[in-house]
Amino acid sequence: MARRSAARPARTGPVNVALVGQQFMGRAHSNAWGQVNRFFDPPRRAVLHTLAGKNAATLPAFAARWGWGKWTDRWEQIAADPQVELVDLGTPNHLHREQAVAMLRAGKHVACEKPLAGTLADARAMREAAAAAKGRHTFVWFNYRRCPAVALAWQLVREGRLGPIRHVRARYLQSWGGPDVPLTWRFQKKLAGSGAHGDLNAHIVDMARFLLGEEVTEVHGAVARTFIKERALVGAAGGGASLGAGRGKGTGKSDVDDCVLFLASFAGGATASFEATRLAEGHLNDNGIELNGENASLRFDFEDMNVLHLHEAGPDGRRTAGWRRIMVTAPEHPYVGHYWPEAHVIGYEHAFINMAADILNVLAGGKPAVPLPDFEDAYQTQRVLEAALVSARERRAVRMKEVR
Ligand code: SOE
Repeated sequence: MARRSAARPARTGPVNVALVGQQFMGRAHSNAWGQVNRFFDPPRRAVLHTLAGKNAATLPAFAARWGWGKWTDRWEQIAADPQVELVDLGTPNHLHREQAVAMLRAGKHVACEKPLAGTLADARAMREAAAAAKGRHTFVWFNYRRCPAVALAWQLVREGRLGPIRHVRARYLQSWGGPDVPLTWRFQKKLAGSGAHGDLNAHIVDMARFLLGEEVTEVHGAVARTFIKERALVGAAGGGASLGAGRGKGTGKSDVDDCVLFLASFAGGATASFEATRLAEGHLNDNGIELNGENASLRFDFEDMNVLHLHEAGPDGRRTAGWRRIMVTAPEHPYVGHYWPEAHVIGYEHAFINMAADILNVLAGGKPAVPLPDFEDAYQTQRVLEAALVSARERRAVRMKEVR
């Protein structure tokens, strides 16, 4: 696609947003763009301009429900629409590259769902397209950075409260991926790239890099397993869980990992463990991280997302040291003041609204409350994921220098 002559991006007035995708992330992102103007007072308001999706039968109702001005079942039309400034991609991983590159070449800012891509090659192409698109911003929806408790953890680490960080213990455990779940796109390598690894380890690798502000230097060892190798094909065409699914009777090959575990080191010397699985019975959406510094420790568990645990010495040192359970619901805490009176907790969707607010700030020339991941940043996460896959496959340590 030819590069459009790059008009100077506007920094004032409303931002016309186009969204591609109308499934889980389509709903989360639509809600975020719709709510951000109400809860925040963004310097540039979001306009829900165009919705694009594959399934023309469901697009009109989806657009009406979430407030999109118009809809199309051809995402390419968005690239050609000069009124659209920001394109938001809530599509499965194998589509990210083609769509993001096309939009960047057409002069749009792009916000892409995580992981950046299903493969490192796709991620690299996206990173290169972003670097070539001068004046255009890219964003990746690593939404958990914007849970107030995680943003507070980021602030505390920046303030040096933890001292030198020695250990990172990160896990993202789910249990929905048992043998009864059919062969959706998430279980097909050609569509998803990987399984729990790209879906869940992507989040916690991003979270650890974000909190530490450092890069991984080496993956020491990894194990990847596919326990369930065949899954039922899904009957009818359509979206939802059956999006991209192998169709017909019988079963098809589930060729992604069900779990990946690995050990790593960070540049500052911290050791790290990462575990992602969809088969941890009893763990529903258990996205958790603990940091142990020389002076203090922090712990976050998404299932109790309004809380941050901090372990510090007491006023008389170790004698009264202990864990404190901080309700991250005070107006002093990041993002919280935009919602409800103190201690009235928020939920999953608010991290997306917070991210929409930060994106609008950046498009107005301002700064986000905490750093926003762009394609370059998400590419570094993708390199770590790749190193873990190489490590598991070749049963060896992998230095990050090897992974380009
Ligand atoms: C499904 O595993 C999923 O929805 C992920 O795709 C999300 O990124 C994660 O936030 C919750 O679980």
